[in-house]
Amino acid sequence: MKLYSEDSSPFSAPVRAAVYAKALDVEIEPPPGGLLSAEFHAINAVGTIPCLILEDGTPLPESAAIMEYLEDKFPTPSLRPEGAEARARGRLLQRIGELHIMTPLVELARRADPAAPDPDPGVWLTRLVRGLSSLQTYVGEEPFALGAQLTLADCELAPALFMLRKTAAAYGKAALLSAYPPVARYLAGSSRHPAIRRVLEEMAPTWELRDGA
Ligand SMILES: N[C@@H](CCC(=O)N[C@@H](CS)C(=O)NCC(=O)O)C(=O)O
Repeated sequence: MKLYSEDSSPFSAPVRAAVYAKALDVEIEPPPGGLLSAEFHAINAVGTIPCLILEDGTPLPESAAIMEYLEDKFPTPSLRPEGAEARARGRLLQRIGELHIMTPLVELARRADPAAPDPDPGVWLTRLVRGLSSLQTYVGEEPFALGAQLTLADCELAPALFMLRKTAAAYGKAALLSAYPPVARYLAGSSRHPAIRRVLEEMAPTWELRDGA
């Protein structure tokens, strides 16, 4: 299998974290011809990364769909918790990470471009603050979102929270993460997992970030 991805891509990072945690034999390459190229769009009509190319050549875009597929196809080691309630909580935290933290951060990063500043980023800042506020009610003292084991929720949340410092700083809110101590503690703990650490190290040059910076 092949995964089209870029180190800079926030939505690709959770999939790579899952691939690394499961030690899967997946070739990871940038999209052929570039992300916006006709060549890549001929392969993946959705046009986004990440995109997994299955063994039969079928393209599978959308990070959440890819991660669910990898869990179904390669169930060991599992990145899903046991039990319906824990799984529901895990999916919820993945959704909070994707829709209420990662998506606002990507939109805010785009709108912070000095060449095309957005005069009213308020809707995305509000969504981000709600995402962080809700997340802090779910994470506890344990290193991972659902306890002692890494799950898909961590693959989603840790890269998003890692991006937070840079993007928040562009809006004069460099200390935003420290306003949510449980979330800051969670990021520090989950980042110690080798698969998460590897992805954060891949993201760091693009997002000009280092752990603890
Ligand atoms: N919901 C998608 C979002 C993917 C996405 O927007 N990826 C960005 C790169 S991080 C992209 O491909 N942008 C190019 C485009 O939107 O044309 C997912 O989770 O995979």
